[in-house]
Amino acid sequence: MIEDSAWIRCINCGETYSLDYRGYVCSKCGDLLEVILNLDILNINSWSIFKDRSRGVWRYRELIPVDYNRRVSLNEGGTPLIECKRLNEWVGLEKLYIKFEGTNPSGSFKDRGMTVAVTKAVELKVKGVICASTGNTAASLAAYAARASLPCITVIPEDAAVGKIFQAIAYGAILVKIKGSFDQALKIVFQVSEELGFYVLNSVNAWRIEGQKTLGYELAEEIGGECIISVPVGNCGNIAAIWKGFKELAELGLLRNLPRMLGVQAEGAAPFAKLVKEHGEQLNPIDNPRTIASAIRIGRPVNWKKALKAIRESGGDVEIVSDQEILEAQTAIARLEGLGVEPASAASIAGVKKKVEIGELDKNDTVVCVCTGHILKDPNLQLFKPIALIEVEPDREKIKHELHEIVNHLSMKNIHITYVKKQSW
Ligand code: AN7
Repeated sequence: MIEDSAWIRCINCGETYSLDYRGYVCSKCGDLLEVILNLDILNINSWSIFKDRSRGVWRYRELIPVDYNRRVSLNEGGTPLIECKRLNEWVGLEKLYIKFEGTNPSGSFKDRGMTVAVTKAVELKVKGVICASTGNTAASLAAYAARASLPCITVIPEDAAVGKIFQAIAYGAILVKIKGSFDQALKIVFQVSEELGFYVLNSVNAWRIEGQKTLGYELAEEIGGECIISVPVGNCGNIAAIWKGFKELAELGLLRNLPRMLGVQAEGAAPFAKLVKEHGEQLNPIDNPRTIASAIRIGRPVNWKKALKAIRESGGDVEIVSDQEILEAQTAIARLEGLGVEPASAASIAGVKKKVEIGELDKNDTVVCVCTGHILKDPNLQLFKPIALIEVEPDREKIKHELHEIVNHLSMKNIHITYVKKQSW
């Protein structure tokens, strides 16, 4: 039954595979694979089957072709969509929303993909799971592997954010730190996984995208398709996944309008954005990607072809932002809305601000920024200038005096959005 309702297909040569295919790429041409739903057989023509269920990834279980009854879940998804009524002014828009993925169980959007892909791993009866990661994938996989009782190996660059490394260790993953980049880590994962018999759970694995597409389903339900969706881009999986979700709903007839996808990359790690800006057809990888936003410090994005399709089909665009713009946006989100997101996530806002400034977004456009990860993933006290910091002995009179002065000068309307500059990354 499940077999009839979906299959796996190569995005290049169209070769098809059954759902129990264990490979990651097409065995004929080596290109990326995607899961294709047979929407005719699924016969879903109204929202009603979803409406009465709790929010989250598995609300859409008929559209996720794995065994729902054997799901490895931590109740991921169902994240808040928050209208920003101060940040929108800073950005220059009438209507701005943040989809806050930091409330997922391990603190990032990766959990949406892992619940589905680890469920698939269990179905395939794999010996163990392995991934390369800038940090969040490792944290998420480690959590779901623990839940599924599967041995887990994570390979990360040694300069990954401390919160993420801590999570991978805490959830019980085997941690391999390399003196090198994410791209080198991914290469190593493919070199060792076969011999170990471990299943690779990077986003080249199409089952990850099958879970992450539910971000698109949720946004479709919450806000519809008449908007622009801004997404930070690293390995190019998430933007492609969100677009897949929207498109499937449109094909089912559940959604009339489709959004435009805006992909944002950091200046020192922007091979995909450059490709789109130059109207190219082939990605030029970067060997030494650099940005403060370690989550998206990626030079060879695996899913660039899928993301390019998402940008072009949706009539979307890309933007490139500097580290300074990213950090200013991160501070603004935190101080104007009380929302804590990690630097990579803030790139989505920085990119939108830039587009407004150069006149490529209209102030009346409705924009949703996907803030992909929680601020506690990457705490960096050296970078932030406090509004006020008093370091004194616990002396009541002294503290009272200092506070009195500060409070008298403090205007919540004009909280200075600033950060402390550090050495380069
Ligand atoms: C917070 O964890 O690649 O474009 O190995 O952690 O789908 O790669 C993380 C990526 C955006 C980019 N925001 O998403 C990893 C990893 C955050 C992220 C991205 C990542 P993709």
